[in-house]
This record gives sequence, C-alpha cells and structure tokens, in this order.
Amino acid sequence: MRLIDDRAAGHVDILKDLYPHVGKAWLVGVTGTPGAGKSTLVDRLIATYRKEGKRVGVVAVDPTSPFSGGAILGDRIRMQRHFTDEGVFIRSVATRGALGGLSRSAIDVARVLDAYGCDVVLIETVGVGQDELDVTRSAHTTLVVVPPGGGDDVQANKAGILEVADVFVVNKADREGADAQVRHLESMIALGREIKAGRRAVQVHIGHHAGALGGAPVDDGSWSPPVLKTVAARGEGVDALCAEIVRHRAWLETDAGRERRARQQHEQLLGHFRDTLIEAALSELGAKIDEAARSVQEREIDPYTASEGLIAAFRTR
Ligand SMILES: Nc1nc2c(ncn2[C@@H]2O[C@H](COP(=O)(O)OP(=O)(O)O)[C@@H](O)[C@H]2O)c(=O)[nH]1
Ligand SMILES: [Mg+2]
Repeated sequence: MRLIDDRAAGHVDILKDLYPHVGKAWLVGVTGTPGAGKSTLVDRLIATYRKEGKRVGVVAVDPTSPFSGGAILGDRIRMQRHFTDEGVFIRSVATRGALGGLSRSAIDVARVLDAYGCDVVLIETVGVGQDELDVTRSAHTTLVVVPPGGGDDVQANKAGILEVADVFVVNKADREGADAQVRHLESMIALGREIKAGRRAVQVHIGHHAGALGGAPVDDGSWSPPVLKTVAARGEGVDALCAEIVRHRAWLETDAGRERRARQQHEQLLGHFRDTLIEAALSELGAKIDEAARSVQEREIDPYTASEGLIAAFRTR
C-alpha cells in the first residue's frame, strides 16, 4: 500500500496482479464537509461491522490541503480504539502532486484492502471536488455527511452533491437545525426528481405527438437518496444508516442499479484512461510543452494550433 501511495515504480504491476482478487468488498465512500463528523461516523460503522464479524478496511484521505490541514490526526484519534483490532485495517493516503494522485491512491489502496479480504472498505474523503468525484464513482455506496444548518454551507447544487449522494446523513442531530437541514435536503432531492421527470415528460410528449406535459412516471426504479439523522458521537442512528446501506446494496442488483453501476464503471475507466494518457503525453513531450507554452505567450502561435501540434508530436512517437 505504501508503494501504491508513493506511486513507486512497478506499483501498477502490483495492482494488475492483485486485480483478479478484487471485487468482493463493499466499497462505501464517506464524504462531506470538514468537521461534519465523518471520522466519528466511520468509527461507529467499523464497530457495527465488526459486531457482524466482518473484516473492515478504512482508507482515510490525508487532507494536506490548507482548508482541512491536520485533520488526519483527529481521524486517527477518532478511530484509535480499532487500531489493535486485527479485523480492522486503517490506512491513510497522502499523495498529491500527480494528476488525480490522491483519489487514485485512495481507490487503489481500497482495492488492495479488497484483495486482502476486507468485507467492507470505508473511504473517507473531504468535499466533492473532482478528486472526490473519482472516489465516489469507485464506491458502491456513497454517504454524504453534512452538519445541521440552513443549508447554505451544503451548496448541494453547486458542488454536485445531489449527483453523488446515495444516502444523506445529517450528523450532529443533537444540535439545532438538524430538522431544517433534513427538510432542505429533501426538498433539493424532490426538486431534482421533478426536473428529471419533467425532462422525461417532454420526451414522451415529443415522441408520441400527444398528451399533455407532465404526468410521466416518477417511480422508474431509480434510487432516491434517503436523508437520515445521526448523532455519531453517541452512535445514534447508525443502525438505521447501516440498514440503508444494505438497502442500497440490494438496489444496485436491480436493472436500474446495474445500469447505474455500468455507467459508473464506464466513467471510471474513462477517468483512468484520461490520467494515463495525459501522464504518458506529459512525460513523452516534456520540454515540447514548455516550448509550445512560450510560443503561445509570445503570440507566435495560437493555443489551438499549439495543442494540435503537441498531439501530432505525441502520436508520431
Ligand atoms: N455534537 C456532536 N459532535 C459530534 C458528533 N459527531 C462528531 N462530533 C464532533 O465533531 C468534531 C469533528 O468530527 P470528525 O469526525 O473529526 O469530523 P470529520 O472532519 O468530518 O471527519 C469532533 O470534535 C467530533 O467529536 C455528533 O453527532 N454530535
Ligand atoms: Mg475526518
């Protein structure tokens, strides 16, 4: 796992060798606002799964980014009671720098834990940036953890939270504003479904040249994320959360669920291909890119032609 996190020479070969053993674990992404209680919740989930006799892996993305600096120490404290448990394997990843480095490391380390024999792998990440989107694409079930509040800090629309959440968890429900947050999220979800249904209605209308707009079936077998309240600090609501994860797992076995999984895997491969391609191109072209950038800066060439030139140079190698 260290070699993989360091992206050391030969780490891809390790991953290739492990791949036949990958695919048995349930991957649960846990994302959301810093301080929302993700690590505390993960600690509770570990305890629950251990009671069921499951082997648990945890991948904590080491938040070296400025807005969440130092949180990893907190993560370790939050989960420390499990450190001596042989059925629990906790690993943090830290690689930044390389393209999508952090998410790649997290996903790859999760795969190692899967191959190692973990039944469940919990992947804790912060926020929903591009990096985290890659993680949520790889996870079977993604939990989005948010604190109570009016919803301003959730920015559900902007951050694409609605797209990635399989289950919303309003944690710190012992604090004021939890119900307001639940209502806010539920109305966002309802709105999202209405927009989708509206789109379908329009398609039906155009397709059949008949009927009024609206009234398209909303219950199309798709998954609508439930919104749960938890008090992770006291372990409240955790059983209900686990039940939702099981329910989501069952849904993924339905036709709509399989379709969604296939789409995710397609996106995942595309993301991986993109990273691999860019990495190869960057290392092959090296100084040519700097040259092209300089030419563009001096206005000797336009950026479109410059890019085409780089691609042509890469292809002829
Ligand atoms: N009041 C309250 N505090 C909580 C709850 N869950 C976690 N916390 C506290 O919130 C802080 C941040 O928790 P942490 O799990 O590190 O959040 P993370 O950054 O999302 O991983 C810690 O001080 C926790 O003890 C909760 O349900 N209620
Ligand atoms: Mg944390």
